[in-house]
Amino acid sequence: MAEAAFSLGAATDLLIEARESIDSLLGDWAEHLQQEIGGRAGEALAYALKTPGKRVRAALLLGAYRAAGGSSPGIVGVAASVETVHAYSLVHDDLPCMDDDDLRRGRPTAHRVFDVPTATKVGFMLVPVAARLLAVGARELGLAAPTLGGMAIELFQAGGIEGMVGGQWLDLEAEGRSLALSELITVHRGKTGALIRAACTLGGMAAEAPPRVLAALTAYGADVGLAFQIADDVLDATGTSEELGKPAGRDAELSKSTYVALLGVEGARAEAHRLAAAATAHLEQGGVPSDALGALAGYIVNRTS
Ligand code: GRG
Repeated sequence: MAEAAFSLGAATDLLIEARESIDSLLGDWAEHLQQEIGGRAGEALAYALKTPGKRVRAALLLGAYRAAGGSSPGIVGVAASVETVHAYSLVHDDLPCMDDDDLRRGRPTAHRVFDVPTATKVGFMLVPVAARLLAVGARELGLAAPTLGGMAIELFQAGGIEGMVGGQWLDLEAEGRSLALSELITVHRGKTGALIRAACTLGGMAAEAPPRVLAALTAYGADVGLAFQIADDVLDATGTSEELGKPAGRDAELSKSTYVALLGVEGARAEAHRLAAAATAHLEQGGVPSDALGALAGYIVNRTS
């Protein structure tokens, strides 16, 4: 398989920065919200908000923001809002009515630590938290109301029936059925790709990038978002639960259609690498600096967790 020679250095730097800044901001919000809400629901919300992820969506947003010329540290609030939508989706994805998983990010899932009604409530409560983080972040960046409005539409449309919710819905309906590749692409672009694409677009919007740059970032995000889910399919089939921090082999157990089921492990890997290269080419064609984002695309398809 031909693999592009990615330098992972710039990706590692961005991922470390994203992890540190997001963990710190969400940790503060978790403590504050726990006091505001109180009781078991407050405790459970803080648990969900503080479980540490790789922060790939935040790293992509920071990378896109800087590639579009942004330089304010205030961008971390916007990145945290995307990570919060993602956190809600993980809490709900793990529920018995969806994937029914016991382990997430190396820890017991929210409904196992608390209970199903509390975890269900927590997932819903995280959505307005994400909206608040977006608004506070945009204010810190000094963005005008119409820009914030556009960013809210971008984030919540990507998280809704046109994107993440719609993709997850199709995915659940397709359990036990073998999808054609075109149907699987629709599922993957929705359930996983839409939020990743939005993270890249939001970075550009926060930097008030011109339409040509925004279009390149969005095209990059769309390809890298699909590549991310294909890599996830490969890891589910080849990784261990310890490496992944979540149960491995669940796709086969749940009879899910995946790239691995359709193309085999090597075929799926090759497609993920093709998409990562195509994503980076969109930036180059749009005249957008591609060092850090190109490295992140490489990380996304070479990662082991
Ligand atoms: C009501 C139908 C309906 C849906 C609600 C639950 C839900 C919305 C959507 C599920 C979306 C989802 C969980 C997609 C999978 C995305 C994915 C590959 C997650 C893993 O991402 P990583 O590896 O995780 O970035 P970390 O833990 O590192 O953040």
